[in-house]
Amino acid sequence: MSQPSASTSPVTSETHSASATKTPAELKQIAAQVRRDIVRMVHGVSSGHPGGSLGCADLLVALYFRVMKHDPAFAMNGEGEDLFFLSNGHISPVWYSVLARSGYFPVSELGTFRKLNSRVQGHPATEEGLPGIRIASGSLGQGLSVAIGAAQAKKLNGDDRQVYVLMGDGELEEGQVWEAAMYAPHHKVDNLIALVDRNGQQIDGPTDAIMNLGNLRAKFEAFGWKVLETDGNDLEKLVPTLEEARQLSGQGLPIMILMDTQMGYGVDYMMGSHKWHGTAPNDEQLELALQQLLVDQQSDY
Ligand SMILES: Cc1ncc(C[n+]2csc(CCOP(=O)(O)OP(=O)(O)O)c2C)c(N)n1
Ligand SMILES: [Mg+2]
Repeated sequence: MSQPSASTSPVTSETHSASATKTPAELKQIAAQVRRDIVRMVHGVSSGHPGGSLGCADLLVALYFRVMKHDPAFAMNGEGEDLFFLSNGHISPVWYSVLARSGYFPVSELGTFRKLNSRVQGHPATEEGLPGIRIASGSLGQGLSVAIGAAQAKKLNGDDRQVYVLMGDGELEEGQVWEAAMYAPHHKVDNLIALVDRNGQQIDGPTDAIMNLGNLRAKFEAFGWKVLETDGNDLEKLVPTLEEARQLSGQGLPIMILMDTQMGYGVDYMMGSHKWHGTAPNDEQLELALQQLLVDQQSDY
Protein backbone atom coordinates (compact mmCIF):
# COMPACT_ATOMS: atom_id res chain seq x y z
CA MET A 1 0.00 0.00 0.00
CA SER A 2 3.02 2.29 0.48
CA GLN A 3 3.38 4.90 -2.24
CA PRO A 4 6.04 7.43 -3.24
CA SER A 5 6.97 9.92 -0.52
CA ALA A 6 5.04 13.16 -0.13
CA SER A 7 7.84 15.12 -1.79
CA THR A 8 6.88 13.65 -5.18
CA SER A 9 3.23 14.46 -4.65
CA PRO A 10 1.31 17.50 -5.88
CA VAL A 11 0.58 17.94 -2.18
CA THR A 12 3.88 19.57 -1.34
CA SER A 13 5.43 21.56 1.47
CA GLU A 14 5.30 25.27 0.76
CA THR A 15 4.48 28.45 2.53
CA HIS A 16 0.86 29.26 1.97
CA SER A 17 -0.48 32.76 1.94
CA ALA A 18 -3.86 34.36 1.43
CA SER A 19 -2.73 35.02 -2.14
CA ALA A 20 -2.30 31.30 -2.92
CA THR A 21 -4.38 30.47 -5.94
CA LYS A 22 -5.17 26.77 -5.75
CA THR A 23 -8.30 26.09 -7.78
CA PRO A 24 -11.28 24.18 -6.35
CA ALA A 25 -10.25 21.22 -8.57
CA GLU A 26 -6.74 21.19 -7.04
CA LEU A 27 -8.17 21.56 -3.54
CA LYS A 28 -10.47 18.61 -4.25
CA GLN A 29 -7.49 16.41 -5.06
CA ILE A 30 -5.74 17.41 -1.85
CA ALA A 31 -8.93 16.79 0.13
CA ALA A 32 -9.20 13.28 -1.34
CA GLN A 33 -5.62 12.54 -0.29
CA VAL A 34 -6.38 13.90 3.18
CA ARG A 35 -9.43 11.62 3.36
CA ARG A 36 -7.23 8.65 2.44
CA ASP A 37 -4.91 9.62 5.29
CA ILE A 38 -7.84 9.84 7.72
CA VAL A 39 -9.22 6.37 7.04
CA ARG A 40 -5.73 4.83 7.02
CA MET A 41 -4.79 6.52 10.32
CA VAL A 42 -7.83 5.33 12.25
CA HIS A 43 -7.70 1.89 10.64
CA GLY A 44 -4.03 1.57 11.65
CA VAL A 45 -4.87 1.69 15.36
CA SER A 46 -8.53 0.58 15.23
CA SER A 47 -9.54 3.77 17.02
CA GLY A 48 -10.18 7.44 16.45
CA HIS A 49 -12.84 9.59 14.83
CA PRO A 50 -13.23 9.29 11.05
CA GLY A 51 -16.77 10.71 10.69
CA GLY A 52 -16.23 14.36 11.63
CA SER A 53 -12.72 14.26 10.16
CA LEU A 54 -13.98 13.26 6.70
CA GLY A 55 -16.80 15.82 6.91
CA CYS A 56 -14.38 18.68 7.64
CA ALA A 57 -11.63 17.75 5.16
CA ASP A 58 -12.79 20.29 2.57
CA LEU A 59 -12.78 23.10 5.13
CA LEU A 60 -9.32 22.43 6.51
CA VAL A 61 -7.87 22.02 3.01
CA ALA A 62 -9.52 25.29 1.89
CA LEU A 63 -8.14 27.11 4.94
CA TYR A 64 -4.57 25.78 4.85
CA PHE A 65 -4.10 25.53 1.07
CA ARG A 66 -5.95 28.62 -0.06
CA VAL A 67 -7.42 31.04 2.48
CA MET A 68 -5.13 31.42 5.48
CA LYS A 69 -1.79 33.14 5.60
CA HIS A 70 0.38 30.77 7.62
CA ASP A 71 3.92 29.49 7.81
CA PRO A 72 4.79 25.79 8.29
CA ALA A 73 8.04 26.95 9.93
CA PHE A 74 5.63 27.49 12.86
CA ALA A 75 6.03 30.07 15.56
CA MET A 76 3.80 29.55 18.59
CA ASN A 77 2.81 33.25 18.80
CA GLY A 78 1.71 33.30 15.16
CA GLU A 79 2.51 36.99 14.79
CA GLY A 80 1.45 38.29 11.38
CA GLU A 81 -0.28 34.99 10.55
CA ASP A 82 -3.85 33.75 10.57
CA LEU A 83 -4.47 31.30 13.41
CA PHE A 84 -6.63 28.18 13.45
CA PHE A 85 -7.97 26.46 16.57
CA LEU A 86 -9.68 23.06 16.43
CA SER A 87 -12.15 23.11 19.32
CA ASN A 88 -13.67 19.73 18.42
CA GLY A 89 -10.27 18.12 18.98
CA HIS A 90 -11.56 14.58 18.43
CA ILE A 91 -11.39 15.18 14.67
CA SER A 92 -7.60 15.40 14.96
CA PRO A 93 -6.90 13.06 11.99
CA VAL A 94 -8.04 15.67 9.47
CA TRP A 95 -5.97 18.40 11.12
CA TYR A 96 -2.83 16.25 11.41
CA SER A 97 -3.08 15.24 7.76
CA VAL A 98 -3.57 18.83 6.56
CA LEU A 99 -0.73 20.11 8.77
CA ALA A 100 1.63 17.39 7.55
CA ARG A 101 0.73 17.91 3.92
CA SER A 102 1.18 21.67 4.34
CA GLY A 103 4.74 21.02 5.53
CA TYR A 104 4.47 21.38 9.31
CA PHE A 105 5.92 17.91 10.00
CA PRO A 106 6.77 14.78 7.97
CA VAL A 107 3.80 13.05 6.36
CA SER A 108 5.31 9.72 7.51
CA GLU A 109 4.57 10.75 11.11
CA LEU A 110 0.86 10.21 10.40
CA GLY A 111 1.68 6.51 10.68
CA THR A 112 2.30 6.99 14.42
CA PHE A 113 -1.25 8.23 15.10
CA ARG A 114 -2.43 7.29 18.61
CA LYS A 115 0.68 5.18 19.28
CA LEU A 116 2.79 5.36 22.43
CA ASN A 117 5.31 8.23 22.44
CA SER A 118 3.88 9.69 19.23
CA ARG A 119 3.49 13.45 18.83
CA VAL A 120 0.31 12.70 16.91
CA GLN A 121 -2.03 11.75 19.74
CA GLY A 122 -5.76 11.05 19.67
CA HIS A 123 -6.52 14.58 20.76
CA PRO A 124 -4.21 17.49 19.92
CA ALA A 125 -1.87 18.51 22.73
CA THR A 126 1.02 20.94 23.08
CA GLU A 127 3.44 19.16 25.40
CA GLU A 128 5.08 17.16 22.61
CA GLY A 129 5.68 20.33 20.59
CA LEU A 130 3.93 19.20 17.43
CA PRO A 131 4.20 22.13 14.98
CA GLY A 132 0.83 23.70 14.17
CA ILE A 133 -0.81 22.99 17.53
CA ARG A 134 -1.28 25.93 19.91
CA ILE A 135 -3.71 24.51 22.50
CA ALA A 136 -4.78 21.14 23.81
CA SER A 137 -8.34 20.43 22.66
CA GLY A 138 -10.87 17.68 22.92
CA SER A 139 -12.61 18.77 26.06
CA LEU A 140 -15.49 20.30 24.15
CA GLY A 141 -16.69 23.87 24.59
CA GLN A 142 -13.40 25.69 25.15
CA GLY A 143 -12.09 26.63 21.71
CA LEU A 144 -14.30 29.64 21.06
CA SER A 145 -13.13 31.26 24.30
CA VAL A 146 -9.49 30.61 23.42
CA ALA A 147 -9.94 31.98 19.90
CA ILE A 148 -11.54 35.16 21.26
CA GLY A 149 -8.55 35.66 23.54
CA ALA A 150 -6.13 35.14 20.65
CA ALA A 151 -8.11 37.54 18.47
CA GLN A 152 -8.08 40.20 21.16
CA ALA A 153 -4.34 39.70 21.61
CA LYS A 154 -3.86 40.31 17.88
CA LYS A 155 -5.76 43.58 18.16
CA LEU A 156 -3.70 44.69 21.15
CA ASN A 157 -0.52 43.87 19.22
CA GLY A 158 -1.63 45.74 16.09
CA ASP A 159 -1.66 42.47 14.12
CA ASP A 160 -4.33 42.62 11.40
CA ARG A 161 -4.62 38.88 10.65
CA GLN A 162 -7.67 36.74 11.48
CA VAL A 163 -8.38 33.96 13.98
CA TYR A 164 -10.41 30.91 12.89
CA VAL A 165 -12.00 28.35 15.19
CA LEU A 166 -13.98 25.22 14.31
CA MET A 167 -16.57 23.69 16.64
CA GLY A 168 -18.83 20.67 16.30
CA ASP A 169 -22.61 21.17 16.34
CA GLY A 170 -23.05 18.79 19.26
CA GLU A 171 -20.32 20.80 20.97
CA LEU A 172 -22.70 23.78 21.02
CA GLU A 173 -24.52 21.99 23.84
CA GLU A 174 -21.65 23.12 26.11
CA GLY A 175 -22.64 26.19 28.15
CA GLN A 176 -19.23 27.85 27.84
CA VAL A 177 -19.83 28.33 24.11
CA TRP A 178 -22.74 30.67 24.82
CA GLU A 179 -20.84 32.72 27.36
CA ALA A 180 -18.16 33.23 24.71
CA ALA A 181 -20.83 33.91 22.08
CA MET A 182 -22.16 36.73 24.26
CA TYR A 183 -18.69 38.15 24.95
CA ALA A 184 -17.38 38.43 21.37
CA PRO A 185 -19.95 40.92 19.97
CA HIS A 186 -19.90 43.03 23.15
CA HIS A 187 -16.13 43.41 22.78
CA LYS A 188 -16.33 43.86 18.99
CA VAL A 189 -14.02 40.93 18.29
CA ASP A 190 -14.32 41.40 14.54
CA ASN A 191 -11.12 39.60 13.56
CA LEU A 192 -12.68 36.29 14.55
CA ILE A 193 -14.21 33.81 12.08
CA ALA A 194 -15.90 30.94 13.92
CA LEU A 195 -17.26 27.90 12.11
CA VAL A 196 -19.71 25.20 13.14
CA ASP A 197 -19.55 21.74 11.57
CA ARG A 198 -23.32 21.38 11.22
CA ASN A 199 -23.45 17.67 10.38
CA GLY A 200 -26.57 17.05 12.47
CA GLN A 201 -24.86 14.20 14.30
CA GLN A 202 -23.09 13.73 17.61
CA ILE A 203 -21.64 10.80 19.51
CA ASP A 204 -24.96 9.25 20.59
CA GLY A 205 -27.24 10.13 17.69
CA PRO A 206 -28.71 13.00 15.68
CA THR A 207 -28.43 16.41 17.36
CA ASP A 208 -32.20 16.89 16.85
CA ALA A 209 -32.86 13.88 19.06
CA ILE A 210 -30.15 14.39 21.70
CA MET A 211 -30.69 18.13 22.29
CA ASN A 212 -32.20 20.11 19.45
CA LEU A 213 -30.01 23.07 18.51
CA GLY A 214 -32.94 24.96 17.00
CA ASN A 215 -32.38 27.88 14.65
CA LEU A 216 -28.65 28.52 14.98
CA ARG A 217 -28.70 31.47 12.58
CA ALA A 218 -31.36 33.22 14.67
CA LYS A 219 -29.55 32.39 17.90
CA PHE A 220 -26.15 33.75 16.83
CA GLU A 221 -27.75 36.79 15.19
CA ALA A 222 -29.62 37.49 18.42
CA PHE A 223 -26.26 37.39 20.22
CA GLY A 224 -24.93 40.00 17.76
CA TRP A 225 -22.92 37.91 15.28
CA LYS A 226 -22.76 38.29 11.50
CA VAL A 227 -23.89 34.85 10.30
CA LEU A 228 -23.10 33.16 6.98
CA GLU A 229 -24.27 29.71 5.88
CA THR A 230 -22.61 27.44 3.36
CA ASP A 231 -22.13 23.89 2.12
CA GLY A 232 -19.00 22.59 3.83
CA ASN A 233 -18.58 19.74 1.36
CA ASP A 234 -18.73 21.84 -1.81
CA LEU A 235 -15.48 23.73 -2.33
CA GLU A 236 -17.12 25.84 -5.06
CA LYS A 237 -19.40 27.29 -2.35
CA LEU A 238 -17.15 26.98 0.67
CA VAL A 239 -14.17 28.96 -0.69
CA PRO A 240 -16.29 31.99 -1.71
CA THR A 241 -17.97 31.95 1.71
CA LEU A 242 -14.58 31.94 3.45
CA GLU A 243 -13.48 34.81 1.23
CA GLU A 244 -16.70 36.71 1.98
CA ALA A 245 -16.10 36.22 5.71
CA ARG A 246 -12.63 37.72 5.37
CA GLN A 247 -14.14 40.72 3.54
CA LEU A 248 -16.68 41.19 6.32
CA SER A 249 -14.13 41.13 9.11
CA GLY A 250 -13.03 44.42 10.64
CA GLN A 251 -16.56 45.80 10.58
CA GLY A 252 -17.33 45.54 14.29
CA LEU A 253 -18.97 42.08 14.35
CA PRO A 254 -17.59 38.60 14.98
CA ILE A 255 -18.42 36.24 12.10
CA MET A 256 -20.05 32.85 12.37
CA ILE A 257 -20.11 30.41 9.43
CA LEU A 258 -22.70 27.65 9.80
CA MET A 259 -21.32 24.97 7.56
CA ASP A 260 -23.54 22.09 6.48
CA THR A 261 -21.55 18.89 6.11
CA GLN A 262 -22.12 15.16 6.10
CA MET A 263 -20.38 13.09 8.72
CA GLY A 264 -18.19 10.61 6.83
CA TYR A 265 -18.32 12.57 3.56
CA GLY A 266 -16.56 10.74 0.74
CA VAL A 267 -17.12 7.20 2.01
CA ASP A 268 -20.67 6.12 1.19
CA TYR A 269 -21.20 3.62 4.00
CA MET A 270 -20.03 6.17 6.61
CA MET A 271 -22.50 8.89 5.61
CA GLY A 272 -25.92 9.58 7.10
CA SER A 273 -25.45 8.18 10.61
CA HIS A 274 -23.60 8.95 13.84
CA LYS A 275 -22.23 5.40 13.82
CA TRP A 276 -18.91 6.51 12.34
CA HIS A 277 -18.39 9.37 14.81
CA GLY A 278 -15.77 7.29 16.62
CA THR A 279 -15.52 3.89 14.92
CA ALA A 280 -12.56 2.74 12.84
CA PRO A 281 -13.03 0.72 9.64
CA ASN A 282 -11.87 -2.91 9.55
CA ASP A 283 -9.56 -4.22 6.77
CA GLU A 284 -12.37 -4.83 4.30
CA GLN A 285 -14.06 -1.50 5.06
CA LEU A 286 -10.73 0.31 4.62
CA GLU A 287 -10.27 -1.14 1.14
CA LEU A 288 -13.81 -0.12 0.22
CA ALA A 289 -13.16 3.43 1.49
CA LEU A 290 -9.87 3.74 -0.42
CA GLN A 291 -11.58 2.61 -3.63
CA GLN A 292 -13.93 5.57 -3.25
CA LEU A 293 -11.22 8.12 -2.38
CA LEU A 294 -9.25 8.25 -5.61
CA VAL A 295 -6.48 10.76 -6.26
CA ASP A 296 -4.66 11.46 -9.55
CA GLN A 297 -1.21 11.26 -7.97
CA GLN A 298 -1.68 9.24 -4.84
CA SER A 299 0.95 9.73 -2.13
CA ASP A 300 -0.13 7.60 0.83
CA TYR A 301 2.35 7.75 3.77
C1 LIG B 1 -16.60 18.34 27.71
C2 LIG B 1 -16.77 17.08 26.91
N1 LIG B 1 -17.87 16.32 27.10
C3 LIG B 1 -18.01 15.18 26.39
C4 LIG B 1 -17.06 14.78 25.49
C5 LIG B 1 -17.21 13.47 24.73
N2 LIG B 1 -17.48 13.71 23.32
C6 LIG B 1 -16.52 13.63 22.40
S1 LIG B 1 -17.04 13.98 20.86
C7 LIG B 1 -18.64 14.19 21.40
C8 LIG B 1 -19.74 14.52 20.44
C9 LIG B 1 -19.68 15.91 19.95
O1 LIG B 1 -20.55 16.11 18.89
P1 LIG B 1 -20.13 17.03 17.70
O2 LIG B 1 -19.48 18.24 18.26
O3 LIG B 1 -21.32 17.25 16.87
O4 LIG B 1 -19.02 16.20 16.94
P2 LIG B 1 -19.25 15.09 15.76
O5 LIG B 1 -19.84 13.90 16.40
O6 LIG B 1 -20.15 15.70 14.74
O7 LIG B 1 -17.86 14.85 15.24
C10 LIG B 1 -18.72 14.01 22.78
C11 LIG B 1 -19.94 14.14 23.56
C12 LIG B 1 -15.93 15.61 25.34
N3 LIG B 1 -14.95 15.32 24.47
N4 LIG B 1 -15.81 16.76 26.04
MG1 LIG C 1 -21.77 16.96 14.90
